[in-house]
Amino acid sequence: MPEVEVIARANVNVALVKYWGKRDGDLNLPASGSISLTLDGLWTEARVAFAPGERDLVEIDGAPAGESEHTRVVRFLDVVRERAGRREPARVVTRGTVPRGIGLASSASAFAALSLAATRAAGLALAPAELSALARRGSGSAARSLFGGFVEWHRGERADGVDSFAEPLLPPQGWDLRVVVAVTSSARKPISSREGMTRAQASPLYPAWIEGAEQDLAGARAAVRARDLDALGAVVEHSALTMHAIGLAARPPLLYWHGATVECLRRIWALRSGGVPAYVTIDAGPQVKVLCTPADAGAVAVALGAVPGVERVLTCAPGGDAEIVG
Ligand code: 2P0
Repeated sequence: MPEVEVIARANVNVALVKYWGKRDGDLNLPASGSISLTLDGLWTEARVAFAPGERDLVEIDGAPAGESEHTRVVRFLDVVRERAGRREPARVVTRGTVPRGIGLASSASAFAALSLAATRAAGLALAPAELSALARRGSGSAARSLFGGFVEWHRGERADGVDSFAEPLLPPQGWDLRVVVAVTSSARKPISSREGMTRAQASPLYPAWIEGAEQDLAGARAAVRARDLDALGAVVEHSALTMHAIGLAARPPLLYWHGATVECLRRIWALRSGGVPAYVTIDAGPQVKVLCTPADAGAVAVALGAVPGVERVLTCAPGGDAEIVG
């Protein structure tokens, strides 16, 4: 087969209702559904070609991938090769604007971009739901990063995972919000999301997470459709704080927050008591992400930037679909 090189780009997404726990760890099938917002400006680009050779070559941000990242990418390429009936090794080069491993969803954008580029380079043209289910195999949250705007990833019921894919709820131009990100640490997180989820699932509080999932999803879905920031924000904060509370009750305990994380949370709550509709979410890391209107984003960024320990503040608008760029 002729060598085809494809370049695809995908944005990160921030979970509004969190994915936290798996019903199948090999297939990355989630224990509950989740809802996210794709962000503009934080993306990964993946360049992929399959060609005769000895082994897969993987370069990330200008350097050969480390062993664990290399293995993760090769496993994903194996899934693509099996699907496409191809055997050749691949050359994969990724670059992006997302700092890796600090809780800013770099794996979501990376595996979304990789799934789009690798399937096209292998000669596959998958329907969006099929591509999303495939991206999920690389990283669960990558299933959501293929789509712009507000996105829902379905838990699914089937053991083979074909019904566990994401689909758009509302396009990015459907509701103009901002997510203001306070980076409180650029250090690699010590506990991966995968390990964090394993610990959380052994927490005595985990059953309450599963019991509340459908209600959170229904609340977020309705709030997105109604463009109701206060209703959405209430669900968003509840989902994030519950996710982190489960970790505190685990053995050994799991705490992603730093002191500045707590101070950012308090600062946003103070802004809110002053009448600014701004709501916090926190993922598997110490960074704080605040959902607010475009008009309030400047005040939110100033408030977060004034918290001791905040290294930098980024403001993101809703982002678009993953796309082929070359
Ligand atoms: C989310 N997170 O919904 C949740 C909330 C972090 C906190 O999805 O093991 O990299 O590759 O499926 O997708 C981050 O975990 O985990 C994540 P794997 P992933 O965004």
